[in-house]
Amino acid sequence: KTAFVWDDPFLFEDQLADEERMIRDAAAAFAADKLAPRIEHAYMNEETDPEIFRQMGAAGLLGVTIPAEYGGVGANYVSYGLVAREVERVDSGYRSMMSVQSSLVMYPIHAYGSEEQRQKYLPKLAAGEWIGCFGLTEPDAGSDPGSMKTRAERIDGGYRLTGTKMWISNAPIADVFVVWAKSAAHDNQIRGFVLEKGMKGLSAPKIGGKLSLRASITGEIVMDGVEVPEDALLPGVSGLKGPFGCLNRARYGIAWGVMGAAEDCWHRARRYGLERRQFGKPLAAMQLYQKKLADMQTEIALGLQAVLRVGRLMDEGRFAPEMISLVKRNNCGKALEIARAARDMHGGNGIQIEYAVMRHAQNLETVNTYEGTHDVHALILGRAQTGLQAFY
Ligand code: TGC
Ligand code: FAD
Repeated sequence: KTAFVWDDPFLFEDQLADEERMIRDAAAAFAADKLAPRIEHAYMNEETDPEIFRQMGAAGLLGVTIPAEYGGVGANYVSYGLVAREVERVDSGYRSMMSVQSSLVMYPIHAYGSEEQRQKYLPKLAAGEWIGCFGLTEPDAGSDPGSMKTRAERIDGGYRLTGTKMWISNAPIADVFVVWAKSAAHDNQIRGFVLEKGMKGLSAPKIGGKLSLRASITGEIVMDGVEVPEDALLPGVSGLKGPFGCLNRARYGIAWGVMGAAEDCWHRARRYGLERRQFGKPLAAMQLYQKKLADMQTEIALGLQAVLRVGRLMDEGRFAPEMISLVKRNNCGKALEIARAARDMHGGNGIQIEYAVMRHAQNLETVNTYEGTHDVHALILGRAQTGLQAFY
C-alpha cells in the first residue's frame, strides 16, 4: 500500500524534474532567509525596501523564463510558477514585486521590444538594478482597459504621452515604466511605450493607506505631456493583445503564488489546532476543525495539479488564455477562502500580525481583484463556452 503524504496528497513532488526542484529549493531558501525575517516590519510600516529587487536578482528570481543571454535564467514556466509559490508563501506583496518585474516588464520588452531595447533594459532588470512597473489600469478604466484615456501623439522625433495610470505596483520606486496608450499615429491602436524615471512630465506618487499588500508599494503614473524618442515605442505588438499577452504570464504566476500563501495558512492552522487545547483536548481533535483542514488540503492539492498542468501546456506551447483564467480565478478564490478560514481557526490570535493568517487574507483580497477580478474571469470563461459576451 502506498503511504498517504498528508501535505502532498497526489505526490506532486514526483512530477517535477530535478532542475525544477533545484530552482524551487533555491527560491524557498531565499524566501526563508531574505523575505520572511522582514515581512512583519514591512507590512506593519507599509515599507518596500528596493534592495529586495537586487537580492532577488542575485538569487536568479527575476526573469526566470527570459533567456540567459539577456540576464534571465532561461528556465521553463513550471519553474517560474514554483518560484512564485515559494515567494508568496511569505507574502503576496513580495510575489507581486517579482511577477510585475518578470512578467509585466521583462516579458513585453523581450517579446515585443527591439534588440536595442532588450540589450538596454533586460540585463539591468534581471539583476534588480533597475525596477520596473506596468501601467495599464486608469482611474476610469480597470476591468475595461480598452476604454483607457492615455494618449500618445506624434511629435518631431518621437511621441508625447498624456494620461494617468492608477494602482500601479512598484511605480513610486520604478526606473522603467512600461505604459500602454492609444496612439493617434497608429489608428488609435493601443501601443506600448518604455518610459524612464526622470523624464520631464513623468511622476509616480505613492498611493497610501492600503489595508492589503502593504509590503508592495503602489502608485499612480502621471504623464503630463511626457516626450519620448521614437525608440521608446515597443515595435512588436499593437492592440489589447499586447498587454494581455503579458497578463497571461502574470496571471499564471499568480495562480501558483496564491497556492503558496494558502499552504502557509493551512499549515499554520493545522499546527495551531494541534497545540491549542479547549474543552480538554486539542482543537484539531474537533470534527469541525478537521473538516476545515480537509477542505484546505483538498483545494490546495487540486489547485496545484491544475497549475502544474497549465504550466506543462505553456512549456509545450499549447496553452489558451482561458485555461489561465480558470486557474487564476479558482486558485485566488480558494486561497482567499482558506486564509479567511485559517484566520477564524486561530480565534482571537488570528488577528495578530505574528500569526500571519490575517495578513495573507488581507493580501489575497487584492490578488483576487487585480489581473482580472474573480467575476471578470468568470465572464471570460462564460464567453468561451457560450459564445456570448456578457461584459456589456
Ligand atoms: P476582447 O475583445 O476580449 O479582446 C481584445 C483583443 O485582445 C485579445 N485578447 C487576448 N490576447 C491574448 N491573451 C489574452 N488573455 C487576451 N484576451 C483578449 C483579443 O483576442 C483581441 O485581439 P484582437 O486582435 O482581435 O483585437 O477585449 P475586451 O475589451 O472585450 O476585454 C474584455 C476583458 C474583460 C476580458 C478584458 O478587458 C480583461 O481581462 N479585463 C481585466 C483587466 C486586467 O486584467 N487588468 C490587469 C491590470 S495589470 C495588473 O493588475 C497588475 S497587478 C500585478 C501585481 O502586482 O502582481
Ligand atoms: P472595476 O473594474 O471598477 O470593478 C469593480 C467591481 O465591478 C468588481 O467586482 C468587478 O468584478 C465588477 N465588474 C467590472 N466589470 C464588470 C462586468 N462587466 N460585469 C460584472 N461585474 C463587473 N493595474 C496595472 O495596470 N498595473 C499594476 O501594476 C497594478 N497593480 C495593482 C496593485 C494593487 C494593490 C491593486 C489593488 C490593483 C492593481 N492594478 C494594477 C489594478 C487592477 O488590475 C484593477 O484594480 C482591476 O483590474 C480591477 O479594476 P478596478 O479596480 O477599476 O475595478
